[in-house]
Amino acid sequence: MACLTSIWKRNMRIDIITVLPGLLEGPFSHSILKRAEEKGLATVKVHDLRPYGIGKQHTLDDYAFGGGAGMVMMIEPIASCLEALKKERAYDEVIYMTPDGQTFDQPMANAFSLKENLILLCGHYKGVDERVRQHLITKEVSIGDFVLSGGELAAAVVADAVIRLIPGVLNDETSALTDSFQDGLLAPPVYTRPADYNGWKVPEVLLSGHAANIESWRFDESVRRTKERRPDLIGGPFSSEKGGNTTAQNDS
Ligand code: 6GU
Repeated sequence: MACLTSIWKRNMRIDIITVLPGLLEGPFSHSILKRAEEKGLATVKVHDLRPYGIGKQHTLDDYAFGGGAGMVMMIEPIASCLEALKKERAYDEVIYMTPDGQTFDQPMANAFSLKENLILLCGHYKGVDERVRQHLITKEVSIGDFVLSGGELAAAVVADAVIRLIPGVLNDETSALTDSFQDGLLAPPVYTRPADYNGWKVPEVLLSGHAANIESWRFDESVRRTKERRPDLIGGPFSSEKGGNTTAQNDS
């Protein structure tokens, strides 16, 4: 399926629902994300939740039943906004951005990049009414074990990680296949000119022109770096360190 969808020219669509649309203007008007939009490979639309608010004030939040500090985002504005979006197209996932969601990682980014239409709902205040989560959301995603003031920056992180994986968004030099994590290993060190900076030299093998040796060095460095910095990744479900034609397999 992944091969078929990449033959067709796809236009992935990400709709982000937020109470702070201004916070998301920057990330999508720059660099790779902007290029993806210009090439017609991805469209990101930011939707202000405010017009869907209740009454003259377009209220979006209210006090929590049972008391306690903090306002809760009401179900009606979110339901109306989702309903309006769903009239336009069918969505593969409606994702609620929340610190108690499933932790976002590269396999999740890969899976999302194969979808066609995604909604990212950004949480704010003390979160959304639980019934939104029970009935209107298909997935809950966090970007790590820390708390942000809202889901907006997390949504930008997810959109960036997903869009750069869409075939055609990156060129050869920026290929996503050699990213850290993509094969369960951290990326190897990289160097550029000069080959000698005040006596700090580039590893000889990289200057040798011997493609097989270079590839083997890079793999060994990836494994060494991963063992040193992220031993938890070694032998994990996405680890490619099962032992190949290199020396790395012998010292595990
Ligand atoms: Cl998705 N939202 C908020 N508010 N904080 C977070 C997060 C999301 N992921 C990590 N921290």
